[in-house]
Amino acid sequence: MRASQEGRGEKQKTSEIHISGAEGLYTLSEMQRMLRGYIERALHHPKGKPDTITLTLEKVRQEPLTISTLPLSTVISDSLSEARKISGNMLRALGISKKALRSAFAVLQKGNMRGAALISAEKGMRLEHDRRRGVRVSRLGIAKPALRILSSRLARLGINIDTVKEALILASKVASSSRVIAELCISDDPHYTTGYVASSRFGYMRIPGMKQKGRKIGGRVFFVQEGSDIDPIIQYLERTPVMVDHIGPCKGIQQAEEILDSHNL
Ligand code: PML
Repeated sequence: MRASQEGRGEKQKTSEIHISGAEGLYTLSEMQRMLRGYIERALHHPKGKPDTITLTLEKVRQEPLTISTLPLSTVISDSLSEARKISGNMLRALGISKKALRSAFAVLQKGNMRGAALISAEKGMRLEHDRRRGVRVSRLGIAKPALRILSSRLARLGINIDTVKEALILASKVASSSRVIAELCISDDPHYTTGYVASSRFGYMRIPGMKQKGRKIGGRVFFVQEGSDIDPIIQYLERTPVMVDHIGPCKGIQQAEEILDSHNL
């Protein structure tokens, strides 16, 4: 599902404002209920009322690959600058250069992204073919038994909401791509200020306070190995069906150092 609004850009040119998007892999019997849910979501999004809602339904013929969710944790900070520093330190520990970090934050600061930006980990180059469209992670879902386990683990932490579940599923698919080193996300929902850094090495690290409340900035950046051929990466993220069938550990609040140390043993 994609929902957008027609905006007036510079010199009265029309520009599209991204309102919301969602993806899923469902059986035929689940489809009607899911579609109603997506339409409701598009119509009641904090970013505003859409002028266009596009629903695309595709039959998936390929057997989905199965993955586990990344281990989840939350790191608390005192301020926005501290939150961003924590995310930067984690990304630096993953080998992302300062230049690539600057490019990523510049992209997220601008906001209004339809899909994610692909940035090379060393030179910080924007790599996706169409910057306005970005890369849309698609064809991803979760098996019902796995969803029940995830919901109960997140409920114990007080974060059993669609936003967390969907972000964790998406980040787990992204991290399962061998060429993606890490993902940086700041929610583009003006009322949701939590973001995350995700990687196969350190898991899904949630960071509350990544932006000020009320701001429409945000989006997703995927850092890819320098010199990667991006077409197979985009093909995997957009076209390969991937289903979560196993749930990784869901921890409560941790210190960033604990997360770094536990993986550096
Ligand atoms: C989004 O708005 O879809 C991104 C949410 C990112 C953070 C989700 C979480 O709290 O773990």
